[in-house]
Amino acid sequence: MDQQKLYKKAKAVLKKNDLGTWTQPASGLYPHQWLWDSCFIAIGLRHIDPERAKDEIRSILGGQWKNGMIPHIIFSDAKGYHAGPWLWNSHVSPNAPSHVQTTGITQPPILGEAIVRIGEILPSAERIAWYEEVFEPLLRYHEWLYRERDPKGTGLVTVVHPWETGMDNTPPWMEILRKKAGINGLLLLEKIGLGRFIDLFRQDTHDVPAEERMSTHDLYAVYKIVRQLHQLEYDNSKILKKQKVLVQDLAFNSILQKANSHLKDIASELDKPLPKNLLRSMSKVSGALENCWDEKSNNYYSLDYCTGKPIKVPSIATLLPIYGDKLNKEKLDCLLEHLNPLSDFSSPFGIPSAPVSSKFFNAHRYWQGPVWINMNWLLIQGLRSNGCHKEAAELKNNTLNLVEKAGMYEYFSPLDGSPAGICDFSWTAALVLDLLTEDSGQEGHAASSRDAPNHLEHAMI
Ligand code: 2M8
Repeated sequence: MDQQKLYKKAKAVLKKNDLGTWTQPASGLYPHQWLWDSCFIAIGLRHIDPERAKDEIRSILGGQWKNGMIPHIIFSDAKGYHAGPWLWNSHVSPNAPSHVQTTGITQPPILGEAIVRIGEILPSAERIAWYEEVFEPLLRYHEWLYRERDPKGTGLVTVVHPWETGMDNTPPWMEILRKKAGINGLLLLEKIGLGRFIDLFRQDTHDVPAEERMSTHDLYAVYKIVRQLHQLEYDNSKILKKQKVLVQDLAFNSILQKANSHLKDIASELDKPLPKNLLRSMSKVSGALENCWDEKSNNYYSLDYCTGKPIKVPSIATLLPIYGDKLNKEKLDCLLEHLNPLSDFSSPFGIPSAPVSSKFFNAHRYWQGPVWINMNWLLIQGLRSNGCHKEAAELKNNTLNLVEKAGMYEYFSPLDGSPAGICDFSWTAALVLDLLTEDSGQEGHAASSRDAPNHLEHAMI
């Protein structure tokens, strides 16, 4: 593999999408700032320019709501996004900021990971200053998550919109969405092959073919939930009482579990105590995630908040507890079996977002099958921290080979590695950059980007 060439390409994509103090995921389709995209982007950017990586995070924090929520999108002035500010009208909430327009929901809380990854490459005094700067807003975000999304203290926060998972049309969510918020007329039109006419009204299919995005029915059901959240003024006490589509989402809570441990590390490095209520919530997470384990199928599942029952529809989420924490050997072995050749999640290109055997599986359709680089990256980290270094190295190799051959696309077929979605996608570039940089042996060292790995040095200039 020509690592230097790949590095240069990744860097060029980040440059192309750089809008000064924040980065758009891709021009055209995604012209605003997304929460978890920017976190992944900062993880890559730290190797090129740590100050710029900090700006990416500062910009996200600039959209924080008065109650502590960090919104999933901060809108720029760009027009043409299919779910722009007009859909959200988030100012109906007294908590929305007045200086920027944002959505009224959040996204996977990967923020702690990004903050620590930036801290990791800074000299100690700079790291402390960085942590001092971001500690309060990060703490307020975690407090908001547990206070407003887990008021009963179960240890699992509730996710109120599929966009909060970042895996928009992931099978478990579409299963309950179709049952509880389906738009029957549209479903019928799609079944009799007339869905293509409605596709004509979609803005998100201008840059990417409709068959690589959500189905029209699912998209309109997702818009419908936004309308309902708006009617409830994005007030979580009302939402948890009145909404029907509410999920204690496995992927979201696994990511939060890891972010909790990052928050604890930051607090301890700053020698600051965490509030007792928050510590109590955090202490329940491991046990609560174990309640998501299904003995029969040896899988973790999300729970339907309204019924307390597991949503037994497999997706890549079942593997994310590997990222969340160290698992006991028995469970880890069960999950690793999914990655064995011939099993459901096995692919030479990474981990499919839905297993090949799923009734939802479609190699090119968004979060219903394709391989995503951020998922590969999370699982590489999780496999390492669970001591599975061989599996992590293999997944990393597959990831880099895939992007080298197919390009900096948004997602890829797990069957043949063909690219799909938008090209020049920022988090693909950023995470490739991260994986390449650690390859050079610089990983985890308190070195600045100026100590660039030798063989990548030219690409960084
Ligand atoms: C996709 O989601 C947005 C809505 O948030 C969309 O389809 O318009 C998802 O892949 C999400 O995870 C990602 O953050 C966003 C921007 O890349 O695009």
